[in-house]
Amino acid sequence: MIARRDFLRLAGGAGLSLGLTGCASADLGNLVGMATEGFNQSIEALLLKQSPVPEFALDRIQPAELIVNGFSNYAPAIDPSTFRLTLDGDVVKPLNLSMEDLYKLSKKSMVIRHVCVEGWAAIVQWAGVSLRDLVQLAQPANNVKYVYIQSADGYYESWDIASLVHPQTLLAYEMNGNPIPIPNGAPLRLASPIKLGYKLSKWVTRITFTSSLVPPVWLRDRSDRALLIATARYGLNPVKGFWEDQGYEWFAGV
Ligand SMILES: Nc1nc2c(c(=O)[nH]1)N[C@H]1C(S)=C(S)[C@@H](COP(=O)(O)O)O[C@H]1N2
Ligand SMILES: [Mo]
Repeated sequence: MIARRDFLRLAGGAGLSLGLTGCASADLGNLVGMATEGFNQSIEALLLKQSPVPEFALDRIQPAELIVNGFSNYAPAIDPSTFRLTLDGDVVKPLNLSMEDLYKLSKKSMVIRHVCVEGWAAIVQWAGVSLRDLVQLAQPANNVKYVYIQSADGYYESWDIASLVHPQTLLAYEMNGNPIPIPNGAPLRLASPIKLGYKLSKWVTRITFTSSLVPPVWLRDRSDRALLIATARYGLNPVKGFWEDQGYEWFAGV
């Protein structure tokens, strides 16, 4: 463990503070796993005790079984070269990451079953960055228990932090060996064997850390056009998640 001031110095040197650019972010991967005094102690304990769910062999994938499923048929076309993932809220180090930054982080691959409440399932291979690595970079404050997740189609979700830092909860950029197709959430979507399909947000743009399930400003203000359209169409007052606010269970464990 390194002292907080050293972390901040290192982080500054790696260009972490205000978004990463060019080769300055090459040191990013080296920072994963370094904790500071401000880091959430209960998250550190979680990281040690969680174990992975058994996976499937690669030849078991069922590409034809994965049904494209969305609350609307709008699939946002995000330009990966200008895309930025924001991690903000109650964190020591807010992050604004390009796809290039994310590709430089450790790449995790898994073969798991995706389960939709509508009565279908599919074994899928996903690869991308683990949320636990991103959480360790962003350094949530001690009181953080939840995150809110923004999607470019107006979908929104909230998760408990324990499920988020599970070793098989990924922000995936590959599906069944290829870049994720747009309808399946390109360039970044959540993938995890421990949550039902509706928790696994596609087209993720922002993850906001919080101590309580009070919607963050971006969800309350509804300045986002896609969010405005989605909530108006369904008469939603956003609190916990797009389907949860229509009666679906919040934790939604598999
Ligand atoms: N942004 C966004 N993410 C979403 C949804 C959605 O409508 N919008 N639908 C969810 C549901 S109900 C399921 S089952 C999966 C489907 O993922 P797929 O289209 O890749 O099969 O995406 C989830 N993530
Ligand atoms: Mo679903």
